[in-house]
Amino acid sequence: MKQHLRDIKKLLEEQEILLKRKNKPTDNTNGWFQRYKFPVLTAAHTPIHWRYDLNSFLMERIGMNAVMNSGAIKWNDKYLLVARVEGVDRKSFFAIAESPNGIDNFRFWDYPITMPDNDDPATNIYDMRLTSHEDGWIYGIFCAERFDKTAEKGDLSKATAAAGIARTKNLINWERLPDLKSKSQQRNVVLHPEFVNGKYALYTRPQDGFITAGNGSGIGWALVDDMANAEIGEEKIIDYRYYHTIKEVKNGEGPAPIKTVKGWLHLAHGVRACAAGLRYVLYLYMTSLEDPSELIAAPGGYFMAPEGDERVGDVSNVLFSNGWIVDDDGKVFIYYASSDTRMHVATSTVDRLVDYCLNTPEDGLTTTASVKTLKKMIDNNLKILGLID
Ligand code: BGC
Ligand code: BMA
Repeated sequence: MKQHLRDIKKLLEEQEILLKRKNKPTDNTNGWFQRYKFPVLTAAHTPIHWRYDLNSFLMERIGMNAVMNSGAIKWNDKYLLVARVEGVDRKSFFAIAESPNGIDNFRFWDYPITMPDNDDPATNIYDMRLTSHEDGWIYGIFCAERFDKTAEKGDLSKATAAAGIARTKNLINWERLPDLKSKSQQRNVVLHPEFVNGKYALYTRPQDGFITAGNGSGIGWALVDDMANAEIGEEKIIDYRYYHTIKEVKNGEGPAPIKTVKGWLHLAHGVRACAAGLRYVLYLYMTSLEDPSELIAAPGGYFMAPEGDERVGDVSNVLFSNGWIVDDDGKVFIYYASSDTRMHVATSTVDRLVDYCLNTPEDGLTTTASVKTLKKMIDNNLKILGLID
């Protein structure tokens, strides 16, 4: 018995070293953001008492596979992630991890979130976007995935994606509302933090099938009267997909946008197909303060793409973000997952991100346009260096 207790203590102590490890900024930065050396959350960060059967051989009884795509919120001065934790059984659930500084020392709360089912229980739920809405509730919108009952016999891969909606005042008790009603399947639905013309405003991502966006041409926008019975009527596209860009195949809103003096700042993901499969990168765009559905800045290309160890995981070549936190001093913490496996942080500031959006050239959609843009910058820089006049 004594040995058993010593073994438990050893397990806990070893994990403490991981949980208390200080994070360090990496050396390289492009001026857009600062990456950090260590992931902020991995499967190894999930509590020992979730995984180990402390009664028996002291073996893992319920394995955890990955911690990824996390919503984020500042709460009582702490940085909170509502993580997508995935067990070895491929089911995802939500669990909160909190940090005193946003870059390290993330620690899971003792229990995962108990998310109530609604009338049509989902098989899997994932990728929560959190919005502190001006109506006083914190909303969590996430993907609710179900088996598609119209599938042909034997086809167990056909599924449907809908936007699940829940709200809370304390992040502990969640009230589940009916799923968003929409003509098409929906993934990556995000609630705008303010009322627009007295209505709730949603960023949507209409899609033809479970995987393919098909005729759904990009990130959409829809106004709804009531979150307790949310139904999409008119839906317009605010950020289109284009041929031969980083978002040719799919795109989707990341976290709820940040309000800045120059407009709403958005983080999104773009997907393209290649021989190795789908490649997911992150990009930024801005919309107008007067009309948050009007695009005012679309810097070309990606803002962040998988690098180094980030490139490999359960679903390799993927960066995905559905959470960021902005501090009162304008510091921004971007939480992103790599390759559906682990969570990272990158920091920046509102001023830098807005400058990046407003002054980075748009994608001209052809090689000729890209070279023209490049030569303009070279001219300017050679003048600054006094090498040409
Ligand atoms: C997975 C998601 C993925 C989606 C589409 C789901 O079954 O859980 O991570 O985004 O399929 O590929
Ligand atoms: C998607 C997302 C994410 C995931 C990505 C890559 O469609 O909704 O859940 O990170 O695929 O697998």
